[in-house]
Amino acid sequence: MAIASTGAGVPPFSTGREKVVTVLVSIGQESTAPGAEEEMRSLVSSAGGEVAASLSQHRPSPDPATFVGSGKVEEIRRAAAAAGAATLVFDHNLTPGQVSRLEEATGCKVIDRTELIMTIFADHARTAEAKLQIELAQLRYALPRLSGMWHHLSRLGGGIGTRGPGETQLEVDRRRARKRIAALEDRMKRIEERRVLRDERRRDIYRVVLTGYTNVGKSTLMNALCGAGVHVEDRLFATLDTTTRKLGDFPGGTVVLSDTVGFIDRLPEQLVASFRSTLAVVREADLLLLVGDLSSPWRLEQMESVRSTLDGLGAGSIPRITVWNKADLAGETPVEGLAVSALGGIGIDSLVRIIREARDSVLEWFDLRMESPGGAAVNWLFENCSVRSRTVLGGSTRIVAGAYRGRDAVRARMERESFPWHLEAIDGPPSGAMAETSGASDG
Ligand SMILES: Nc1nc2c(ncn2[C@@H]2O[C@H](COP(=O)(O)OP(=O)(O)O)[C@@H](O)[C@H]2O)c(=O)[nH]1
Ligand SMILES: [Mg+2]
Repeated sequence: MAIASTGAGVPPFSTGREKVVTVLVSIGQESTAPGAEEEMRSLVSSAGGEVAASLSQHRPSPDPATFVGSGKVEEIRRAAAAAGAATLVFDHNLTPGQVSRLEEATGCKVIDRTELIMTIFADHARTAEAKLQIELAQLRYALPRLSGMWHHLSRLGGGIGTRGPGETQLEVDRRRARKRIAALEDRMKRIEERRVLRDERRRDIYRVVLTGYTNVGKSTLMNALCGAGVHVEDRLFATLDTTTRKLGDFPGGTVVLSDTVGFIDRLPEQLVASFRSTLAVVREADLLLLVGDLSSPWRLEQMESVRSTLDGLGAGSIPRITVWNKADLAGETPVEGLAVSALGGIGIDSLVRIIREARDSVLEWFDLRMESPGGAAVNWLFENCSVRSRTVLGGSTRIVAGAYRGRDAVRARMERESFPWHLEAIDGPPSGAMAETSGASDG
């Protein structure tokens, strides 16, 4: 770990498949999360390592000095030695003091859950924005731990200063880290402002966002729905950046689908904070597709973890559809939600139909008659509503449409016109595609 002072990421597993020993501890009433060991294995592998041995323990409370008890520390040391592993990965977060004492006692490098996940994120960051976000998260995590990090680094002889940093050096570094954090926050703020400006131009867009646990097949589903060419990999956190594409041809109005970073149980809070702008797309969605992996024995726990992350993001009240992917691998059908296979192309048409129905259900439909060709008002309606038909007869115009932002927004816009008009609320969209009629018949 060399994130302490500069954020220059040196992955914990530097060469090839480094052997590691994982340690899973359940505390007090909590039992080890189902699938936790399996998940640790995937996390380690996504970070470029390989689990040589896995140990677990239950404790009434963490040991303040070494997290696990002294007997367990000795057992871990022996297991690491026997397996030829020089790195320990804990499935919990540790204090800097615990890290240095564990390293002292075992002679191994010690990495906690947050560091592990951040390493994978850092490794997968491709765009400038993702790189900024991960560096910010790493610095935020490292700052309160700098003294521990210094201990860590000087003892491991990793990269920084040979003479062993004293308190003065530590202060210099804290100051440098804070300055860098402030600069990064500033740049992120500007990126966010630009995004808001860009978004406000288009009000007539219905936004659908793919969310779900990492590796359930969100990106594959994006490709199946939009032919998007999004990166797909059997790895945790292959996707960090948001990709947005237009979804098929919906009559009137645009529907876009976004693919974004996946969630994991106990997602580090520093990452959530730093990825705020990436995750804004989730908060601003009109509809969330909650994608789960139907073939995973942990699908319900994963879905629950996704739900609580969404609540934490302030996205708890957005309408959602549960989609169970990888139906081709699963022997059963889900109790609720739609089963699909993004890879096998199963259920994709049904999913598109459901999205369309969800979109149509939020529109407020109206039948508007104007004693005028309409001009600017008609342009506004086409931009801000899902227009299903336009009938022009002599000097009058009739438009049947669904309003994205409510009928009141339409009325408010029409108040600005000097010609007579009449707006009538209707229950739903007329069937059939967009119709343009002009001439003698007024349907
Ligand atoms: N068998 C099967 N595998 C799938 C399906 N959808 C995705 N996958 C695989 O699951 C892995 C993760 O997919 P990806 O789209 O990157 O998941 P994401 O992390 O949720 O975006 C990849 O190896 C995909 O090929 C599916 O419907 N069936
Ligand atoms: Mg993905």
